[in-house]
Amino acid sequence: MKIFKYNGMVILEENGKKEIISICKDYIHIREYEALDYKSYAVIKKDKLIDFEIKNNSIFYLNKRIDIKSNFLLDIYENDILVLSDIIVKKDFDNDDNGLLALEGHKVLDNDNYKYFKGIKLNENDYIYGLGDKTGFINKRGYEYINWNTDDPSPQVDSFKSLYKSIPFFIVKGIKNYGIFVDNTYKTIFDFGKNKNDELVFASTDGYLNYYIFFGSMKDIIKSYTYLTGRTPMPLRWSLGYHQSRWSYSSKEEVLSLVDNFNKYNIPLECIHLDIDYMDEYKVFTVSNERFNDFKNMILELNKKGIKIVTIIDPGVKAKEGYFVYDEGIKNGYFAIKDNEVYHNAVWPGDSVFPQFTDSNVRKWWGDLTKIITDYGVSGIWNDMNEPASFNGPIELDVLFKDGNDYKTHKEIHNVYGHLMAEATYLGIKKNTNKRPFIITRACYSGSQRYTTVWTGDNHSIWAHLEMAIPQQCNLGISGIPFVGTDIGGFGSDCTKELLIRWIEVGIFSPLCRNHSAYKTKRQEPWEFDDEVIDIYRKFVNLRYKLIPYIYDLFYKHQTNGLPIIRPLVLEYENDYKCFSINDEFMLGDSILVAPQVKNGAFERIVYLPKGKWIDFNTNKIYYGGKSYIYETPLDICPMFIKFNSIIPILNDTNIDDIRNISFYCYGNKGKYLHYQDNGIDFNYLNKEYNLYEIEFNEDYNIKLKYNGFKEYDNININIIRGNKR
Ligand code: MIG
Repeated sequence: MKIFKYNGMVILEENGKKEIISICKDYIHIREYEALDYKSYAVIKKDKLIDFEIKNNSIFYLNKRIDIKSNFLLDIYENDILVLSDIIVKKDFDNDDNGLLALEGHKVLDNDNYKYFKGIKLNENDYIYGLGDKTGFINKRGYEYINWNTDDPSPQVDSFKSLYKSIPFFIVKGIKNYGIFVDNTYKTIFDFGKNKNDELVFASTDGYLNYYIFFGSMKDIIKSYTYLTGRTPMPLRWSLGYHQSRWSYSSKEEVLSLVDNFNKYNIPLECIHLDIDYMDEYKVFTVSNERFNDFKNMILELNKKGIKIVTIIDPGVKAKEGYFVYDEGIKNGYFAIKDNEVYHNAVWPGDSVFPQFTDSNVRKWWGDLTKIITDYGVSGIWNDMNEPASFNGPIELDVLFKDGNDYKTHKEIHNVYGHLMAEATYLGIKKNTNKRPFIITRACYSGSQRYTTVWTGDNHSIWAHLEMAIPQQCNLGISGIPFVGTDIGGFGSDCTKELLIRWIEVGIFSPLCRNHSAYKTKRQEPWEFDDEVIDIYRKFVNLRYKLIPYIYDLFYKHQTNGLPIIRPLVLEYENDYKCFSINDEFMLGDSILVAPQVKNGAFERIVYLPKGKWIDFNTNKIYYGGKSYIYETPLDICPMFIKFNSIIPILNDTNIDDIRNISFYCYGNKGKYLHYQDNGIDFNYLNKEYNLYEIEFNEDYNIKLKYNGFKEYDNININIIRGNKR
C-alpha cells in the first residue's frame, strides 16, 4: 500500500486502485479516486482540509492516528483509543432466487448485486442510531435495512427494511463514537450486526464508494453532518400551529363546516390540508371548479380568520393533450424517457408522465408552476407520491432523467427524486412569495432538511404505530431532519377514542402537528368521538400553543447546532446507559422530558428520569432522577417533566401570527435562557430584523435584550417555580 500527499489530501494506492482521504477537523471523507468529481445532491460544503503528517503506515493529525492496513482498511485511533477498525467482509446479501418464498407472499430481498462491501468491527456495547426514517426501535443494532424509497401502505412493522425516505447516515455510540454518511443515491444496504460476526456492513448496488466518518459526541457528529448537508431554515411560525387534514376535505362546504366545528368546540386551528380531491381530475396545478367554485375567495375568507390552506401536489402529470402542464412539459422535453419515448406509468390521474426534477430547467419550471397555487392564497405545498410511487408496477430502473446535457438512470436518482421535487418547490415558493416556504414531503434524501418538513407517510391507527412514532421521529432528528411529524390518530385503519387521545398527547410535541386519516377510514376529528375526547384534545392542542415559542427557539438554535427538536434521551444523556434504548420517552429540546402513555388500556406507566432534579409540569412537584417512578396516566394526563434549573418560554394565547405577550417560566433555583423573536414569516431575519433576549434567574430575575432589531414584546411575564416536595 502506497500512502502519499496529493493536493492537501491523502492518496492510498494498491494494485492500481486508488482511494482518497480528505482530513478535516471533525471528520474524514473517504472515496475512490474516480469519485473525485462526484457532484453530491446532499453535501453543500467543501471539505475544509487541515494539515496532517504521514509516518510509516500512519496518518497523524490533531489527536487522531489512522493506521493504514492492506486492502484500503483503516484503524482509527483517538488519543490512542481505538475508534473503529475496518474489516474485510465476504458477505453475500442472499442473491439467490427467492421465487417460491415470494410467490407465497413473503417479503424477500430483491436479487440485487451489491458491490464494495465495507465492513467495520462492532463492539459488544455499541448502539446504533439514525438512518433516517425506518421502522422499529431507537437502537438499530442487530437489524438490517435498505435505502430504496418505498411506498408500502400496509402496516409498517419492525421487519420492514425500507420506507419512503433514504438517509444513509447513522451514529455508532461506543467507547468512542463515530458517525457515517454514505453519500450514494443508489440502493444501499446497511447491516447493523445482523450477521453473527458483529460486523457493521454497508454496500451499494452501484455508484461510487464515497463516505464520511465523523467523530465526537453524538451532538458533535450531528452538528458536523448538518454542517455538510445543511440545516432547516427558520420555519413559518404559524406552521408550528395545529394542522387538520383528511383524505379528503373535498368541497368548500366541507372545509367551512370543519372550521365551524373547531370554533364550536373551541379547539385552536391553524391550517387545513386539502388532499387530492381539490384538483380537477387529479391534474396537478388545477382546482376543481365543481367542488371549490370560489377557491380564491374561500381562502381569502379563511386567511382573514387566521386559517391557512395547504394543498397536495403529486409528481405524476396526467398525460392528456390540452392540459397545460402536460403540453408545456412535452413541448420542452421535461418528462422522463425510456427507449427515446416519453415514459408513462399510472398514478391518481391515470396515465401519467414524470418530470425530470434532476434538470435545473425542469425544477425552475415546476417552481414557477407553484405560483398558480400560491396566487390562490395557498400557504404551503404537500408533496406526496414522490418516491416516486406508481400504480402500474415500479418505474423501471433504466428510465432516463435529464440532467443538463447528461441523462441519469432511475436506478441512480430514485432516492433523490423527492429531494429534488422539494428543492424545486422550495425555490419556486420562495421566489413567488418572498416568504419562508412551507413544504411537506413524503420521500427525501440526506440534505432535504434544507427545503422541507417531512411526515412519516402512511402509518395506521394501531397502537404499535403510536409507539413507533417516538423512535421514528427521534431517529429522523438524529439524521439531520428536525421538522417531522406523524399522522396523528393514524392514517390507515380505524382510530378509536383512546388511541386518538393518546396520539394527540404525543403529537403535540412533534414539530409538524397534523391529524390526518385515509379515505373511508373512521373520521378522526375529535368531535367524531365524545365530549371527553373533545375536552382532552382541546387541552393538549392548547398546551401545544403554549410551547410554540420554545419550539421556535429550538429551530433558532438548530441554525447553529443542527440538533433536532424531538430527541431521544440518549442524545442529552450520553453517559447514562439507562437512556441508551428508551423508546417510550423523549426530550423536547434539552429541558422537557415527555413520557407519554402509548399502551392500550394502561393507566399507569414506568417513567425513567435521568440523573438530576426534575419538576413535574402537571403538579410542580420535584422528582429526583437516576431512577424510575410509577406514574399514573388517566386519559387526560401526559407525564411531562422540566429539567430543574431551566427556563421555558410560554405563550398564553393561540394567536401566533403576531405574538405581543410572552411569559418565561423559570423552574428551579437558577437558570439562563436565550429567546429569539422575529416576524415569523419572511427572510428579514437575515437582515438582522430579530430580537434576542437573555433571561436569567436565581434569587431574582433579569431580562436583557441582547440584540435588538425588531419590534419588542408589549409584555413580558416571569414566573418562578421552585418546585414542591412530593
Ligand atoms: O395513494 O393523496 O401518504 O397522506 O392522503 C395514496 C392520498 C396517496 C398517500 C399519502 C396520504 C394521502 C394519500 N396518498
